[in-house]
Amino acid sequence: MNINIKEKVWGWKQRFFIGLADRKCTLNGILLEQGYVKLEQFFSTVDLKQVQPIVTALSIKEEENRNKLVHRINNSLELAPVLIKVLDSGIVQEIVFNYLGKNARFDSCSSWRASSFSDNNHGSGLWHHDSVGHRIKGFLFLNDTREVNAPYTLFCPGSHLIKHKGFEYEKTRFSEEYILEHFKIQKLNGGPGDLVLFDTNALHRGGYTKNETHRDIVQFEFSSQFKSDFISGDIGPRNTFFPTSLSNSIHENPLIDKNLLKLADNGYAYGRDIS
Ligand SMILES: O=C(O)CCC(=O)C(=O)O
Ligand SMILES: [Fe+2]
Repeated sequence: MNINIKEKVWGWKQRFFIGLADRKCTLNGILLEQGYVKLEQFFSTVDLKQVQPIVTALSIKEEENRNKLVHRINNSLELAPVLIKVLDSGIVQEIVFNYLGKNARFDSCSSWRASSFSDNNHGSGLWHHDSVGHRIKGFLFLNDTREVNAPYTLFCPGSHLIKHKGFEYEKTRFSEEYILEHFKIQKLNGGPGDLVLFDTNALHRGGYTKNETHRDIVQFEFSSQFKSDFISGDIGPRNTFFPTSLSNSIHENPLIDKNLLKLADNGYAYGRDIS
């Protein structure tokens, strides 16, 4: 079979490879019941101090363009090497391997700010699944989004086990009425240092309207290698840089695919498209 991973693959091919890979997901552990888990105060106050350069970088980005709804930075581990604690954590490793199977691996780490004036008029603000079958995202909260009116995620517990019929954009979006009629809804937010892990096969959406403040998170992604090597879209090892100071950790970490590390100036680039 001739597979070109760079080509955007929808329809039967996407379904075929997602189905194949998802059959190898063991779907066990604490993610199984609800489709999400919240690890409170996963990062201590001391850890969070070391993540501060990311908050500063996001604030600068926002300053540069106050009209943008979302601000992103990719060099998160360079700015805050302490983030490796997420990948080194025995609990995170157990959750990922128990749920996605032994071929799961770390895909990416990026940080983003949903600004206080974000609105729901874009793809993530509508109810959806992420069109890639089972895949774990982790949101590490950098500011408090609990008491205040800040951007949050709405999530349908239990919907992570649905076998979706289509992966074309229109088939992955659902109306508010449909969701209210068929599912329970849970709000996923957190305090600084909380880590929420969830399966993006579940139905979810961002809630971004009328906020008093922004939401800063570091986003981690994990998926099965059987899937991300064959399908395209926003999945798979990409856009991540590890500074040299993390060299030992990354070579020992079972979630990191050593074949995808490429020596670069001051560290390692990580991704499947790096030549
Ligand atoms: O912003 C959010 O809370 C949800 C974003 C989303 O849909 C996703 O990351 O898959
Ligand atoms: Fe999503």
